[in-house]
Amino acid sequence: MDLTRRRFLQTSLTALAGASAGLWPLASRASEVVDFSLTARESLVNLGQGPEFKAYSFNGQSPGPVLRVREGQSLRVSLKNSLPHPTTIHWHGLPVPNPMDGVPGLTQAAVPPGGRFTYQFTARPAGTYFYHSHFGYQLDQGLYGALIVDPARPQGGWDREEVLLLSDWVMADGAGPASPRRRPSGGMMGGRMGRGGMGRARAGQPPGEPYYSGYAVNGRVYPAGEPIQVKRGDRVRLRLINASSATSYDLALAGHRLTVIALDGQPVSPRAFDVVRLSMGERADVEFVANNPGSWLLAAHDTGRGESGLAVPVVYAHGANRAPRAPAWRRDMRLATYWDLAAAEPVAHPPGEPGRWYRQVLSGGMHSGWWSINGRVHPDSERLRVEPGDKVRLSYFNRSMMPHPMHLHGHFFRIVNPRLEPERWLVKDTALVEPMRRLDVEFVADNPGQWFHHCHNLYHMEAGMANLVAYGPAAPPSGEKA
Ligand SMILES: [Cu+2]
Repeated sequence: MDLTRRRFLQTSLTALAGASAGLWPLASRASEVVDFSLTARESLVNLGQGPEFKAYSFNGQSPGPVLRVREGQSLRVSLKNSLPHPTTIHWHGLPVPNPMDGVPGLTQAAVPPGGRFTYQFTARPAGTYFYHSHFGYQLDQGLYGALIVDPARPQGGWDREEVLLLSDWVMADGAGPASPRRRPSGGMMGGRMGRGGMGRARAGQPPGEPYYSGYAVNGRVYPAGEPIQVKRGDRVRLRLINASSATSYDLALAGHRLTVIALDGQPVSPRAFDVVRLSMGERADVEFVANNPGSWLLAAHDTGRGESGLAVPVVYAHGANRAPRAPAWRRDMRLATYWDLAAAEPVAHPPGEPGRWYRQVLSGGMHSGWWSINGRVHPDSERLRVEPGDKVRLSYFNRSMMPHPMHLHGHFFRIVNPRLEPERWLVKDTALVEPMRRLDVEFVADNPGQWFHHCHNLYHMEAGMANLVAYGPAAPPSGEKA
């Protein structure tokens, strides 16, 4: 195919994709193809603390390289699998065509050891995303990286920008599948409450999450790692990405407030808070003005205790040479919740009652290591049937004592918020459902295929907390899970 025809086709496809989503401006020019190569392989990981250990990397580094493109460009990634196991890549948050979504056994066959696969899709809409393996426990072994889509028209205003990927590690050995540093399964009973002195996982139970001992920012555990250098008066943007497998963070920057400007990559009306909560799979773009010279820590509560907590210094040029100051965690600190934030611009929302309404009861963890939706454990799980154009509501009822960040592939949903007009509901792809709470989301079925829908706690997902959103007539599924 000659270049002209190929450009023409890509332009048409781009326009179609924009039209069906109906939410974002159409690209006005031919999409350029931007090429990347990623090789998944075993590598030594050095967190800057503890011993080096063998884990997985993209191109020899964990996190993998930052992939950065402009909205409307076509991203083409050639994946080479040099691991001793199959793998895939999922483009978390981007509504890509179904065959590009990277869920093994559902949207593609897993790429075997020595194999290759090329992913290609139009990068839209602009925002902060990440990519990660969707095979087994590989996300927790280091296979993730940032994916940034810049607006087609450059957006100025920041003197500095930092991409910060947050991840949970076991500093001694990474806690791969064979590691003894894993919690026995059994959730609350066998796991979290049973720290120390517990035996091995019961036969036939899924593995519990590891006992994490280190929380890394861009692959380094504080005090290792690069501080964020600022000058007085700088306007600083942080793209926070929680790529952790099983850890949520409450983040604060000592001496400053954080203004939330986007959640899951989608702009919100800017609003300042003391604390930003970020669960697995969630992203938050925040900004602050450097107006309080000194040496400070951006740190997470709880994990922020001790040397191995999640922290990164923010250091002013010509500032004091003292150790960075940690946030003073006070009870009256203002936490950013979904209910305090609104979409920056009105987003068209189909009027009327949802055409389909699915109740999703999240439970498990008390007496077994399994986690379920409506009592069913994946792959023996429900198909939530939808048809193109449907407005679909998911009502989550969390009947467990653990938070569940629920993630829908291939779509954005809105967080149902009775305090706001539907046009201003938050646009997200991952919704944190707090313990014993209800949360509703709505989405428009605008991206046909069979889509994975699951808790983004990797250990809950692998222990069954997943099902499918399936377009069209129900087809008997075969081997969804590798
Ligand atoms: Cu969960």
